[in-house]
Amino acid sequence: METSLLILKPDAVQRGLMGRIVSRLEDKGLQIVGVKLMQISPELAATHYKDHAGKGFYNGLVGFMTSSPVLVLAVRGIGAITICRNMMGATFGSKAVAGTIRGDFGVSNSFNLIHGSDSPEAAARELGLFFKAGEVLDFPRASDRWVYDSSSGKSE
Ligand code: 3AN
Repeated sequence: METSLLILKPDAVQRGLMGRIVSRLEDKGLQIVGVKLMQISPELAATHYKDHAGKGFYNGLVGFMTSSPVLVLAVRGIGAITICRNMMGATFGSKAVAGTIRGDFGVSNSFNLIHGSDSPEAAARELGLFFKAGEVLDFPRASDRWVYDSSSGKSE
């Protein structure tokens, strides 16, 4: 099992797309194990996006991410990090293909609706930035036995 850190960005919250995006994740079979509506501080945004510091789009990105509340999600499943990245689509809304979240809900290259961890290392770091101990829950879902095939002894 992997857990990914997703952020529904200010444009997703302001445009009333939270429910539809969360529904897509649940429809896929992913489990929501942490949720937080929050306003990101400039300090947290700088830490989260430290790898982009100095790039031309950095100031705009931090300004955008701190401009209005976001919905932070911890999303769990087998292969959840890659599955979420594929569901998000390409970084730029103008390029993201139909069927992806960015492809279906936006056209902007900077207001691109959603962030998702891009590796297990990034997920561990980002989950630690946005959730305190105990805020990401570990609980069985009744649907798990129909979401995953466990007949071989291992879930797949
Ligand atoms: P992704 O979110 O698809 O993983 P990253 O990690 O390359 O994309 O970039 C982080 C964020 O920085 C993106 N979500 C996007 O909002 C912004 N960004 C990246 N590249 C650009 C760019 N060339 N122009 C404007 N914003 C960008």
